[in-house]
Amino acid sequence: MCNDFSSILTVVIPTLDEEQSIALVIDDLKQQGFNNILVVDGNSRDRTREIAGGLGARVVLQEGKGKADAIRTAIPYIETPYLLVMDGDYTYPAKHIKELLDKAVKENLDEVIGARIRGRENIPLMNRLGNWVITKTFNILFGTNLSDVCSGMYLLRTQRTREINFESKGFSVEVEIAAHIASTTRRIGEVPIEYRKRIGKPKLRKRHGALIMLDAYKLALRYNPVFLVFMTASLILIPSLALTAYVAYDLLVNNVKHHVWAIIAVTGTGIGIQSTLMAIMTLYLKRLEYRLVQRLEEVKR
Ligand SMILES: Nc1nc2c(ncn2[C@@H]2O[C@H](COP(=O)(O)OP(=O)(O)OP(=O)(O)O)[C@@H](O)[C@H]2O)c(=O)[nH]1
Ligand SMILES: [Mg+2]
Repeated sequence: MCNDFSSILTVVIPTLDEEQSIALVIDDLKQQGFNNILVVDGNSRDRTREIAGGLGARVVLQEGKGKADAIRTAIPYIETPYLLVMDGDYTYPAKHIKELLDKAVKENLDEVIGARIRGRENIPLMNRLGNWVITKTFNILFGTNLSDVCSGMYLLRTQRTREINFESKGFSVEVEIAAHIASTTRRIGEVPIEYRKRIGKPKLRKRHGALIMLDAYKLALRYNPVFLVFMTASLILIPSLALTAYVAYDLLVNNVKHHVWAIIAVTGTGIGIQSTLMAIMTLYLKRLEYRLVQRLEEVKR
């Protein structure tokens, strides 16, 4: 007989037309002892709500639109110290939840992400690329070492989740939550999990090349705009170094002198190096700020 985690953890499942998979997801959860299930539905036109309710899940209709609003809708309903968000498409195995919970309790973490290490081939290629760019940008900005910040399975300390203001549109709700934790308490970790092939049709708009870059840009703009300015300015280093090489080559090999180009190349290289150093410095300063905020949070407790 499994433990019953109902008084510790609420499983929140945002759903939109998941009648093909929702029963499997709920059965999987119950088998692992997770009976406190809250389905936040985005006005499905199929039998999702009926099936979920019939299997004993609490079903509420979301306010607003989209997955982020669904998660925001869930928060006031939660009475347990932890909540776990997962998709209703049977991609995330319930057997990993205990590992996430264990880590959160043992290491006193506010968020534990289920990092999709096994079964990555089940993530559509474009999403895989997008997740990689966002995760790398995230790690650079916050000084973290996460491997899948876009995962749809994550455990949160309820009290912390209530502090987040889910205002910003743009990047995904997963990134929004992780950014809040990473910039305040920094009590964030991950557990490797397996990812299954989706049942039913995808609901979220797929991210494409330009949009991925835009998401990463918005993240940097919000959390470290000065870094973004210097990072952009440092790009001048690439043409400047190429120009320097050309001027040097023509001088050494052909004995041809390009005075004006030489001045431009040296100036550009100088600006590029300065900007790179400044960009690195802003990262260090920001990390220092985060560490101080983290200390203050600890003192406050
Ligand atoms: N309540 C609510 N749920 C949504 C909405 N859009 C998507 N969902 C649900 O949120 C979860 C994630 O959506 P998916 O379509 O699986 O998106 P994804 O996981 O990024 O992409 P896949 O790789 O296709 O699984 C699923 O359980 C959806 O049913 C919405 O507008 N409202
Ligand atoms: Mg999914």
